[in-house]
Amino acid sequence: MNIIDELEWRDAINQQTDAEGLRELTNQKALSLYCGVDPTGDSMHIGHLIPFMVLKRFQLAGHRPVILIGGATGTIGDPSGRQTERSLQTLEQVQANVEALTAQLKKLFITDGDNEIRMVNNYDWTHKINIIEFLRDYGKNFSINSMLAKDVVSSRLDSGISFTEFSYQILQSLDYLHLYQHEDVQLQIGGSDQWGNITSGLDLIRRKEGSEAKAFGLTIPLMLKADGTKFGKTAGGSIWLDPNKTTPFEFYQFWTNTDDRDVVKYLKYFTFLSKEEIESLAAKVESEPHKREAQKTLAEEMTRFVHGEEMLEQAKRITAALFTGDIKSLTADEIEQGFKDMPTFEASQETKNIVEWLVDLGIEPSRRQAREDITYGAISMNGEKVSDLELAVTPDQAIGGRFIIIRKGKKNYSLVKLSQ
Ligand code: 545
Repeated sequence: MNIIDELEWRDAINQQTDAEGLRELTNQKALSLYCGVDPTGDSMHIGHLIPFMVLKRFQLAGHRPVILIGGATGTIGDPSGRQTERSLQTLEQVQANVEALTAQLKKLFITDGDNEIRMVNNYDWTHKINIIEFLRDYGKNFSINSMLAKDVVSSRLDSGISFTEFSYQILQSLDYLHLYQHEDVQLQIGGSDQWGNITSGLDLIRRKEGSEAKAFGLTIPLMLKADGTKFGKTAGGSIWLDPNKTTPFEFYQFWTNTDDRDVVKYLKYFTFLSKEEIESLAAKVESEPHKREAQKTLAEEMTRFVHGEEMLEQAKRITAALFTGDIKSLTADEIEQGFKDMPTFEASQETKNIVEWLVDLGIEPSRRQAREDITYGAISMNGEKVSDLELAVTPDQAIGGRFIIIRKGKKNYSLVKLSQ
């Protein structure tokens, strides 16, 4: 299947500058294409990932992706999709973010054996341009009238926009021209918020290289959820790719919780599964939705892609242990992930009687209640029922010397950390 046909089937195209022209070109040659990201933060979330997955699809179809890190544009900040002026980041902050994002993207897209993805930083060519050159060689090709007409700018005319943010589209246009001239790039892709910047770059290429220049733009729709809430956010915030911000277990859980009405859409949009595989999962959403096989497959594919096989196995082990209550099988690291959001208590290393211990920590309100719960078999410790009112709690019972998990009733988990 041609890559454009495939993207259409996956509902991954919002707008294109020349659909027929691009389809033809992708059939003729291995095309170079790019997508950029600005270092405005130190990690991407799953919303930012979308166009990079499309880049990867182009690569799998034999094309040649370039990832651009906006070391220059990141010092300015894209006004697209924002209603208020940004505050500038320090140059040190931008540099730290460049490093973090470069590492994140390399890990995802430059895997052993397919070193084909090129990475560039627009600081390398942008910082050399001086103000006179900027105004004479480039500024002359931009009409203020059409810059003002872009959504990004026109929507800010009431609330205000600085000259700095207003000029952002010129910088992104210079990138496309540079990559067209030096890296043979003929297509820029991005989320639908990038349409104005992408078409502005195409205008510049045509003015500099002639109206016949073969260059294209394609945007990808922003993901919407069936229930109307914003995609990629939970009560706890965004779903980050950085495992220190969103643990692989939380990441896995996020996809597992996908609504039946959204899951096929996500499988098409996010995974590299084939049309046949997705169609067979879609049939199962209809015939046996309670098994949630489509959700499980989605969660597995995404967790493996972002965090690797080992972290996926860990996420699955934590999920299974929480389901069956077999906590003992988990490592300290897995407990830390799986119980991150549960009530947490801190205990000393001192050996204590179980009843005292539960009351002192505040897990039980009174000794009487503690004794009653133990007698009725409602308390378990690291997955094993406690029946002995005289049990001594000692540090060597802690998993990895650090954690004791108490379960009260069926689902009430508490995490007790031993002070180290
Ligand atoms: C800069 C120079 C170029 C080409 C592109 C750029 C970046 C672009 C932009 N993109 C967004 C972005 O978000 C910050 C991420 C923080 C880690 O601002 N002007 O950098 C997002 N992008 C991915 C998608 C997007 C877009 O990285 O395109 O639409 C989100 O889905 O908002 O020469």
